[in-house]
Amino acid sequence: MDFNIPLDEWTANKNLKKFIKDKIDLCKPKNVYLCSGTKEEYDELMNQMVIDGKAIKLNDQKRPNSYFFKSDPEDVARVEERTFICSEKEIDAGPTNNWHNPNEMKIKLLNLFDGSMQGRTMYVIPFSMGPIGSDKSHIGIEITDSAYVVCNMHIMTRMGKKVIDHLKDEDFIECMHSVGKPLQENEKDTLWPCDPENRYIVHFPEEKSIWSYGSGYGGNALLGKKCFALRIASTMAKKDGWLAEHMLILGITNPEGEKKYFVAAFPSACGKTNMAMLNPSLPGWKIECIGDDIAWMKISEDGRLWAINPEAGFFGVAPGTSYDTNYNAMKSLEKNSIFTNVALTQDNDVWWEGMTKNEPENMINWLGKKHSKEEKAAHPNARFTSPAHQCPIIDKDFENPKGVPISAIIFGGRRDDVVPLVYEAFDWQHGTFLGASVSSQMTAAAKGNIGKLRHDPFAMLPFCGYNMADYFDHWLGFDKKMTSKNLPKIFYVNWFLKDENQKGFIWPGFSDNIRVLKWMFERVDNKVGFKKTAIGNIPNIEDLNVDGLNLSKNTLEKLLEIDLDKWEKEVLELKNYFSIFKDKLPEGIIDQLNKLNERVLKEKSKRCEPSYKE
Ligand code: TSX
Ligand code: MN
Repeated sequence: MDFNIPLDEWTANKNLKKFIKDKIDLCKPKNVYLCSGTKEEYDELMNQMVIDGKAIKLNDQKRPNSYFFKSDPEDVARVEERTFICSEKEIDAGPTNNWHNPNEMKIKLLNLFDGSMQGRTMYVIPFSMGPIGSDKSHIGIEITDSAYVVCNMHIMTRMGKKVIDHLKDEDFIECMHSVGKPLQENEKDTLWPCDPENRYIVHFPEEKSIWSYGSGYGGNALLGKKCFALRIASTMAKKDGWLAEHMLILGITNPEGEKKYFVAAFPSACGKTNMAMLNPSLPGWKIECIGDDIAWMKISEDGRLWAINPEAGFFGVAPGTSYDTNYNAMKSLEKNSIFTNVALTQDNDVWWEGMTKNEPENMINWLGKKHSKEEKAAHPNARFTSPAHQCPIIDKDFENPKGVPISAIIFGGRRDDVVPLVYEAFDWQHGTFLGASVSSQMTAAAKGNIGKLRHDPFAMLPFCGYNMADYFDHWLGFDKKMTSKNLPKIFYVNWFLKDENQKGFIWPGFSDNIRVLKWMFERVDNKVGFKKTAIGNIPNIEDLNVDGLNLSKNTLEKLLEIDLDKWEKEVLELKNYFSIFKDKLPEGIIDQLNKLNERVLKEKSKRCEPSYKE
């Protein structure tokens, strides 16, 4: 077998050498490339993909060192229906995951991977999720036959020789990936090889391995992200008493220079990346970004919860991103970035819906055809891959192996009614219930279900590697590991309320969300008041800074309204949803649901009592 450097020179780790040799025997590649992680390696791989026609180098004046890829039109997003959790027992995958018998699945995968890399290079990528050497970091080895994956991993993770040097005899997570398109002798490669009919994204939580076949796209192929840092890590976290969460991490500094860190979990299409890089509208307030997608949190010796971002880059949805909606993301992707399924302008730059008010003329759309106004220029799930350190507001502790101490946890969803702008949980148990209750109205036009409610507990529905009911239990018990003074406060937000006629949004959102963050910040220090309601604590109207917003009193009341009739229905909706967990649903969740119901009914009865004043 032809190696770029001798295996023994690259690593002395016996397990790693065995892993590589076994996979060579299985996948039968043409040659093997052991990644160094250097810039030269990145440039060489990109150059070759440009020569092969798989990538286009963008205009170096406009977008230095950046590349455009278009995928196979069948391979444009994560495939949840092809994603499996192969725990030994079906009950350990739970009702929200696809389970498959691990032995049967292994046989199926071994068949698929047998010879799957014929005629191709097998790349070996050592990567660290989290700063190298942090006690919160974990190492993975991804074997892949896609150079696109290698280049994306260069941006999204700390990878290469430095990880090997650190690995020594440590354990690593085995990540197997193949696009599933072996090449026969003299067969010409396609521009985006994949096998859409046979996609499998498979997790073996007990042996902590990942096998991904048939897709080259994002979350299906960059295995450090959703597969490892969420699905496998969540099972590790449950076992070892920490949290692996689908959360952004931000730093917030008030005008007095006091700083706190918050994490936040939102379902898709709620603007998580925008929130992570918020450009605040209130003078003197500052937001800094630690991460936009994943938080790993552990309790330190000081008894506080500390978070790291296991990733090193952003893999963000491009459409809707503009200098207006997310200035800092736009700055992050000005150079050294990879763009997938965006549109190409006539001067070889990128464009997507929502980037500018007016469309540039003469674009090539994401399918490689001349763009016409009737169609989308970029695919709605088009992505940018950009280094986190290019974000103008990246936090100084982004690389800190200790992480940052967390003061508040925010949940949220997109609801045009019922859920107020912001409320605070009474305590940790109630806060856990809020996380379990996360739901969002759908915006995807695809299946004619616009506006339908989708429950997405903790925004982890597609990312929890074990039974979601056990996950609730893990959260419910987490407060016992910390002293109460160290427990983060928990909040729920909704930026998406609409007016009576369901026409416009009544909260300006974006930069003005700092006003809500300010209230939370001051709640953490108990420096501002609240009003107790049936569902939680809301701001007193005078405690929310709305200076210069031009909101009517009526609108402000609507933003903080708790409609008890609607909440009575909400309780039923939640009860109905939680029934999928059957007898696995923890007492703590049932208890919180009952208490919510009682509080709502009690408030209602107060309202109905005849008034004897006059
Ligand atoms: O990301 C969003 N955030 C969070 C920002 C920090 N979006 C975009 C969601 C899709 C990814 C929002 N959209 C937010 C928001 O707070 N709010 C809204 C709704 C909205 C849309 C447009 C306007 C106001 C609110 N602007 C005007 O009406 C001018
Ligand atoms: Mn995500």
